Amino acid sequence: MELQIVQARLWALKMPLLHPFASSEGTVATKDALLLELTDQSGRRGFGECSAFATPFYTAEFQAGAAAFLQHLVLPRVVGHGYHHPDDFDQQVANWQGNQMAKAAVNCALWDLYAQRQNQPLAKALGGERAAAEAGISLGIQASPAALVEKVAQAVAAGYRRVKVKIKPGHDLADLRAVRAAFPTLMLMADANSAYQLTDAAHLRQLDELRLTMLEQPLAPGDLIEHAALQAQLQTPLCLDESITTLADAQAMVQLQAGKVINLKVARVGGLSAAKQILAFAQQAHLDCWVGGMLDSGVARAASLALATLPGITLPNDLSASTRFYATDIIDPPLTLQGSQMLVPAAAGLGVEINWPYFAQVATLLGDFTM
Ligand code: OSB
Ligand code: MG
Repeated sequence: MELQIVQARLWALKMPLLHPFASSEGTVATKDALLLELTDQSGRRGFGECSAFATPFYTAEFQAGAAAFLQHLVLPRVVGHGYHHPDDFDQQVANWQGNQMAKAAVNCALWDLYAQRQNQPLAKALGGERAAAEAGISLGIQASPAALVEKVAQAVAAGYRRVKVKIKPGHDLADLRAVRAAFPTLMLMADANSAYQLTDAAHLRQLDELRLTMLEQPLAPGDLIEHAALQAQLQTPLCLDESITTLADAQAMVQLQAGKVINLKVARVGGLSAAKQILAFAQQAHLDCWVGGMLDSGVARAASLALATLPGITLPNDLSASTRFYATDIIDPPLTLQGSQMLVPAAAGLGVEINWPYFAQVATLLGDFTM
């Protein structure tokens, strides 16, 4: 039977990070997000997170804009609507451009409900085959190479076997060389969040000596042609993050040879349905693929973890324990590291419970839609 949405509740979340997180695009000290709860006709509740930050520093979406899009346009059409499959929602809003992170919240909440109704973990419902996903940690820009090496040492001691380091001009070669000297065999990569230009190619070529697993998003999101020109000059594989918001972007990336790896984020591509499609394409095009993060709360983290169990995920993910960023998570129990892996929850749907007492401290109700 199709699932019918009878209620939608939307909250704004403000979660304090344990430490400010610095990238070339700016520093985040508090994670702003939206949490969406959809209730079906049987009273089951599904959850989806909208990862848009308070300001549009990462992509064009931002929290208040996403909230307006959901409240004014999307949720009034979702409540009272029936869905045979979460993909149906993507069809329903296909004529509305962009707004991937807002759309992702609805698509993910529908997947949570869909899997619960089949009494399956979300990972299984998506077609996942692994019981665990390879973890990885993303480290923000630090004050000095020595401070960065110390952070990497802590991460390695905690179990992480793949470490990503944020870089920008002035915080790149010396930092990465120090890490490589201290950890000669570590799976190490760098993420520039668009901080460079094609004219920096000779500078970036010096990274080749460091045997990085990849260099993520060196150039601007729209610069696929420039990424192709840069890739032709580098041995280090390029990974695209901000550049890939649709399947068409991934197709253009392959056509232009703009890189060899995709950082697949549920939020950035508009949800799990779109992520599955891009992953299937990437697999067939022989691109490496791994699941990225948005300083996520446990709700988005659990959805990303489910995605990371799919065939086609070929490299460790930006999937870290709840305690990587937060003293307390909005889910209970929090997600933890088992060795170098994250175990997939066994319960149906997302498989995690909301920690409502803590949730009440960090959430503000924005809207409550009923039939
Ligand atoms: O570029 O992948 C990114 C966090 C916020 C915005 C963009 C990015 C990131 C990260 C953190 O690298 C990944 C994570 O949540 O573990
Ligand atoms: Mg990135």
